[in-house]
Amino acid sequence: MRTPVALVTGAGGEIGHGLIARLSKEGRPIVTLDIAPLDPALRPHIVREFTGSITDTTLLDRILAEFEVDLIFHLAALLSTRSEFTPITAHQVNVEGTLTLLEFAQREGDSHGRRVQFLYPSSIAAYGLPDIESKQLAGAVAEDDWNTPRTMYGCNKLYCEHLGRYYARYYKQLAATASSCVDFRSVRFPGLISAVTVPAGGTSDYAPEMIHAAAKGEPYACFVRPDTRIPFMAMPDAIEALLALAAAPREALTRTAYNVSAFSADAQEIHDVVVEKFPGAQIGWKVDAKRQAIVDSWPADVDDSAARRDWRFAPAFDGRRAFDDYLIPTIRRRYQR
Ligand code: AKB
Repeated sequence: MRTPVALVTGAGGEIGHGLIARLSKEGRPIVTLDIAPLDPALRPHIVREFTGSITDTTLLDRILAEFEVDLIFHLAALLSTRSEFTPITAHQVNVEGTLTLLEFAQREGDSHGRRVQFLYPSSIAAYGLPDIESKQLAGAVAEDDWNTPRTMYGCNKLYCEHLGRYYARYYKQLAATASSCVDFRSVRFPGLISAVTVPAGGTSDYAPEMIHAAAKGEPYACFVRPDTRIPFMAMPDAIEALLALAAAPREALTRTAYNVSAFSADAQEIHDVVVEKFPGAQIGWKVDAKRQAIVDSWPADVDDSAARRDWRFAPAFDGRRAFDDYLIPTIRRRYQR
């Protein structure tokens, strides 16, 4: 008999680290898939670790043969900055990998007869504001506005939101018998800030990099202007958002992709909190114009009223509390300063 489990892809990444510890507390048996071996600290929380590519259908067949997967957290992705240097690889991982996982979910559902929940972290990178004036005028954008991303990563995330909606609602709609077994649910994450991991390959990374550098007592040159504003969220809220969306009754959901946010801040505001908390921190500015243009195309804030209405999304660490109650104390402890 196959064991019912949750599958987490990209398990070794920033979200994966927190999610696995949190999910195992719920007593959920977890199987992980990542391109790299898992952090040993996570192993006590899982029943099985697979190392390999999400595009490897033979590996996925092995998982299907041994496990009844009825919940998937598909976290594997190349982030925005890294994707700009290898756009084809980004497409292969971010799009072909996701398509392969959606098809895997459909086959799992076919095999055990239950819908497979597919939780997908999309991103504010799915948005594309043409210039600073439009960004300031737009304010908090709603999900269906400005869906004109300017990065490969953003295009990947937006397309995969549509792929998920297709698998959930229209899969093989012309076939005589086919029916969708995929319950696709997605959140568009803002910039995420974790206290236990440092980011790799993103363009919102300047915020966590600034805090971690100050906590380590290292100088940091911020690659965006001080007035650069986007929405952010502390990692525990991101993980709770994924779990809350997974727990929501399907009939309560009015869309398959939702904005979520905890606070909107400009780089100067983050700088000011960091130097207040770490007096003597050496934070400078060395703008990278090309990365700046990417962040300028992302909204200053998002309208997450649909998530609050449909599945009672409510971040614990909004505004200044994110720094005072979680980020600064946890990061300070991490570096013992
Ligand atoms: C990135 O910067 O690429 C990510 C994101 C905003 O999705 N952190």
